[in-house]
Amino acid sequence: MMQGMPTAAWFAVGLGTNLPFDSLEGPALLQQAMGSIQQQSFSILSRSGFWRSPAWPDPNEPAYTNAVCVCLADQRRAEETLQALQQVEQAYGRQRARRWGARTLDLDLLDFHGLRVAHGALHLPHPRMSERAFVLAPLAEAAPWWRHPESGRSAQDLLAALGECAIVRLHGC
Ligand code: PH2
Ligand code: MG
Ligand code: MG
Repeated sequence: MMQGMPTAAWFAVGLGTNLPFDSLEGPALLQQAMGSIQQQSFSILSRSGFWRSPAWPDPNEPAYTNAVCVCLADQRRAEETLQALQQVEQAYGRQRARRWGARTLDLDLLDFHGLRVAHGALHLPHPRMSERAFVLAPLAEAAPWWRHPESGRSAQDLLAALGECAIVRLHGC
């Protein structure tokens, strides 16, 4: 697994699920979703393990499984890359009913090679990532070299600043 920063252009994707789709759920669903990202002709350079946490902001919703993967960017711009990820979400029956509502598959473009942009659906780096342990814990694992494009802080450092968080790494899957 890659530990150093990639030498070519890269982007980081946060994956999340808290609803089954087509008899898949949790880690198996996210594993398959990474295969679907590769089928969009993206190479995965590194990936985290799977992490489980209560749904935020409503812990009565089903718990989430999250992961992060770092991919090699190609000639596609950030907008096109986001659209390709949204196509994968669609293929997993993603419905956009409520903000923060339960979902079969969420693919968030967290960071596109340090780009800073807010335009239409594209907000980079992902505006809430620094407050979310379910993003930071897998990101720290997949990309220990990563630094927040605005604050310069590592995922591990941002995670420590959140204090105690109800998130666990799943083993054996
Ligand atoms: N995603 C959300 C809303 N709440 N909670 C957890 N634990 N993990 C998520 O990925 C998550 C969430 C909207 O994208
Ligand atoms: Mg999300
Ligand atoms: Mg999303």
